[in-house]
Amino acid sequence: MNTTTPETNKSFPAPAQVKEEMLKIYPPKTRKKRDKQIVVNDPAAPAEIAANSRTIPGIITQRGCTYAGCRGVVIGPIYDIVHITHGPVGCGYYSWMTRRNLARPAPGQTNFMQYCMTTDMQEEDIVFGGEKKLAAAIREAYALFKPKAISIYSTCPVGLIGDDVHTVARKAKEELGINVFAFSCEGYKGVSQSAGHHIANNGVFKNIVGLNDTPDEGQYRINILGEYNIGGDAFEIDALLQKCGITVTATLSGNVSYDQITRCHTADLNCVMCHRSINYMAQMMETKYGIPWTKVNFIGAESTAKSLRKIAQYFGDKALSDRVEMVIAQELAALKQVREEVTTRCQGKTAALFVGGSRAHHYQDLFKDIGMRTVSAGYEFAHRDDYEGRQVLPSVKVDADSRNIEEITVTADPGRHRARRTPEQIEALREGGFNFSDYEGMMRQMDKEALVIDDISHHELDKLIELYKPDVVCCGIKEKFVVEKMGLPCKQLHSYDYGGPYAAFAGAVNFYREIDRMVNSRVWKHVMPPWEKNPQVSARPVFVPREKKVNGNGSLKSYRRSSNAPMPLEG
Ligand code: CFM
Repeated sequence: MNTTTPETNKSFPAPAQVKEEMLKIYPPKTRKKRDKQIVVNDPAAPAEIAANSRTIPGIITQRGCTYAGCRGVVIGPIYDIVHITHGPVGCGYYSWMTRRNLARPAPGQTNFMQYCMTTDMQEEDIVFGGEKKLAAAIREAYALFKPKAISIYSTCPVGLIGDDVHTVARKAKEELGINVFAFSCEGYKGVSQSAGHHIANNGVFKNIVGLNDTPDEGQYRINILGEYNIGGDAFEIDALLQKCGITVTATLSGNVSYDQITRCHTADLNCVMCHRSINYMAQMMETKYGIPWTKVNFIGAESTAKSLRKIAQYFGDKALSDRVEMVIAQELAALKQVREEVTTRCQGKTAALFVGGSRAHHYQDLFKDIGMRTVSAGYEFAHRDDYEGRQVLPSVKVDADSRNIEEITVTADPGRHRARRTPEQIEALREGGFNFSDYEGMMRQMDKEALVIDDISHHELDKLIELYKPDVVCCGIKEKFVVEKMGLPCKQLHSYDYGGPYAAFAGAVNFYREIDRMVNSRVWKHVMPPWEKNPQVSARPVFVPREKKVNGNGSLKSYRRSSNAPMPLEG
């Protein structure tokens, strides 16, 4: 059975049928689990979707680890902290500048992001313990860089052997007189990087937020939470807010200094971009300091305008609202021509998005700006509230994997908790449609019958492409080249394929142009994937030992290539 949608005039298989095609090769137990993670959407009443559960071993997932979520995602972008990975060198090396979180420190400020520091644990350290090596690494880093703070991240073996990184950090703090703190963010700690976000939020809240009570001078002071300045997005958002006369005390964590975070509890509103990675921080800051939070989205021109209006509504000041309206009018006028032109070529085309924990939702708005439709989307590691909305939180079952992560008890700070709005103002804002402390999730904003897939597997993505043939697929580097070999353009939405920024109005124009080029290029029709010509893909090793010349110390002396020929793709 096929359904045709009037907007696209394109015929799609029924989503239930696509789901069945995806599931039918799985063994019964796997099928049962995946069945709950694939849902045909009804925006009026989103069905329950299983999320934040373990990936079945053997399935190719897009997910990352807890260490990546903590060190890489949430804290790594703080540019003047020295970040030390305690673990084998691979974990440190792999987290070194692989995420495009950019920084533009003010003159005189330091930027350590280009460095990769690790304790480089060896077998000996695993056997005898790595605490001494860690303490020495902290001293060495301090002697070299004299930073304001040093942050330590535990990798899997550190947790397995039981190094007490927190005591090492406490002693170093006393010895050096600077802020030193550690994270028990071992890769295995949770089912994905999402656990690392939570651990990072707890640590930043306990160790950095609230250390300096000096507020910024601006009249309208906000923080942006969950914006990591990938490809310069935070630069765009900052510039836009500045035009409106709004002061950003801190962006957690993008283009941000340690000092800014120490003062961020002095702001009057927290605007949450990526709900998944930072909702814990928003909640904790509200409880302790009385800062309300609201969900925003600066991805897409319409969404950006809506978010700006929301901030103005919160402050309830006519001068600010007028200025915001003026900026919106100017910015929309500036992008009108490009948007209309691109829309003529993109209208009715389709996209599928499988990214992280918030972009699969946010970027649907950018596609909507140019008349494109999202036929299927899903997160890698988000939770049910990111799909169905925060109202499901009381019914989310806390399993053993989530219980593994510390929940810190936060109470109102007697001296520093300050109500930012009177109860009457809050009531009036609510009546005016302002949503405090809420996220309605992805599903309510998606089309009816769109297919929502959590933690999509390689096989399911293959099937999806085969059956839906979307005009563009948005995902990550692990999938990118498979998608392109199948003859479809793939836009990487993690690192932006070295492009961007895509946030705010100027970023939206970049995205329109790029998607236009991708979906309207004819080159994809000429792609002949290797498995079409020859279904059997085989490979042979390129490097083999020539002769085992063994040194005195027992190591192999030399290798040579078996031949100079490149590795054959087809057998
Ligand atoms: Fe939030 Fe992110 Fe995302 Fe994320 Fe990420 Fe990222 Fe992402 Mo890659 S914090 S959940 S853990 S918006 S690194 S900047 S792109 S998976 S969708």
